[in-house]
Amino acid sequence: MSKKLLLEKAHIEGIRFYDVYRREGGYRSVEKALKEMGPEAIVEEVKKSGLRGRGGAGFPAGMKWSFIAKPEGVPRHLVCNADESEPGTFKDRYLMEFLPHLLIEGLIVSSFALGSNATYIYIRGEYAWIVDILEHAIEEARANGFLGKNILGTGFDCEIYVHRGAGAYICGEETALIESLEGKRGNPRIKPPFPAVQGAWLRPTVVNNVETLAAVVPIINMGGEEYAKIGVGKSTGTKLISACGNINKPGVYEIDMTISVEEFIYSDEYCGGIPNGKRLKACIPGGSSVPILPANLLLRTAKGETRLMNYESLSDGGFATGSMMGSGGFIVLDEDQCIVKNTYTLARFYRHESCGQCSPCREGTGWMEKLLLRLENGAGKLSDIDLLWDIQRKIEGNTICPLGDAAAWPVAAAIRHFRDEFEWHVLHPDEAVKRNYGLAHY
Ligand code: L3W
Ligand code: SF4
Repeated sequence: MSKKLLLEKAHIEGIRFYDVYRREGGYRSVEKALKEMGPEAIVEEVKKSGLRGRGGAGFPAGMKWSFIAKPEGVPRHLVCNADESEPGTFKDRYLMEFLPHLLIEGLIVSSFALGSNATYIYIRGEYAWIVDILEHAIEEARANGFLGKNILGTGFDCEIYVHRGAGAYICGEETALIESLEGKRGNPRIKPPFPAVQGAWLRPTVVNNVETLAAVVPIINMGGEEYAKIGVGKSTGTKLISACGNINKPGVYEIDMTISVEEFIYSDEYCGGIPNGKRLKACIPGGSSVPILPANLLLRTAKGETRLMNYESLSDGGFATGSMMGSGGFIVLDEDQCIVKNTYTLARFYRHESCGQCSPCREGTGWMEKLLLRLENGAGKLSDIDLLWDIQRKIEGNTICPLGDAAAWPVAAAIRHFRDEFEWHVLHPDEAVKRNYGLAHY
């Protein structure tokens, strides 16, 4: 059984409220960090822990923190990215809904480490009920001396503000998020400068995912070195996975990153296998942006090793044979699922969410969507498959932000691993339409 560092107490009745959370040992890390450690010592512990950003990119959190610029007299900010919008990803929602004080606790320690007196939670607009939960938790923390002026008598002041987005996926990209927080349209900025140097209101800003900031609590409580002993290689600690699709037990699971993909899908502790005895066809292991893996490459790597649920093993040295851990949105497809339809659905999403600043993304996502719709509806040509391949290649790496890559990778991986299924749609148009219960629509 995986060790639980974040969700261990999620099922305790009333844990959402301060009194119960505190009784269960909550806010100890704030006392330790503010009274016994300085900001540098906290950054050092996070570095030692090997914690990697849990939002998708997996960038080392301690390293990002150490990049924060400290110009004289300029305020710094911490921003919590709670704009969880990646299809298949719903782990931050779970964490905020059931353990809001864990996030607030992590935010106070992290704000102290980074010198942020005004910290923001940017939350997706659709999570309206969670805004109320978070605001209530913030009020409780303030009433008990953990927020506001002179926290625990240490001289440290900190306020946390919850800011609601308005339903745009692109605002989960850190620079688009910052633009939106500043009150503008959420268009990504060109990097560098990175937010750690010039972020919100051009001030040094660290943007971290919800789960990353919550993980700071166990790191401070147990120490970075102990945290780093959990997991394997550069995949330290535990990871939240939101599992969905054709599985018996969809939900949010906390895993230590040593378990195999096979165990995760088939064991009763996690997904509980595939319903109705169906065979596994494929899986998107890290949210919609990451390449799909066919069953033969999902359980074993190209070298024949057992594939594990971690950053290194899932990527397997490249996209030809691997994918990514991404945001931990684990989507399982059984033998009845149509890869062309699935790829079309994702392409439609990215076309809709493109902000339109870069031509390859703005035009390319629309072209890919139209070609996939044509193929899905049995009206495609064999040459459309090559055209799709060509378009995705011209998007990847040629855009301001990763949404372009995120739109290109699922198309590339679907053609790479399931070209025969695309060809089947061209060669058997009537059956293709029937199999998908009628025509797909815009
Ligand atoms: C200072 C440097 N900071 C890098 C920082 C940078 C950022 C982080 C990672 O995420 C992923 C993508 C999809 N000085 C720095 C530096 N940084 N070099 O490190 O940066 P980067 O550019 O590798 O990636 P990113 O733009 O942060 C993109 C995934 O996110 N994705 C979807 C995510 C959706 C969710 C969700 O809904 N919850 O997470 C879509 O693209 O997998 O790999 O902070 O500033 N020299
Ligand atoms: Fe906008 Fe797409 Fe360019 Fe990102 S890649 S900035 S979403 S047009």
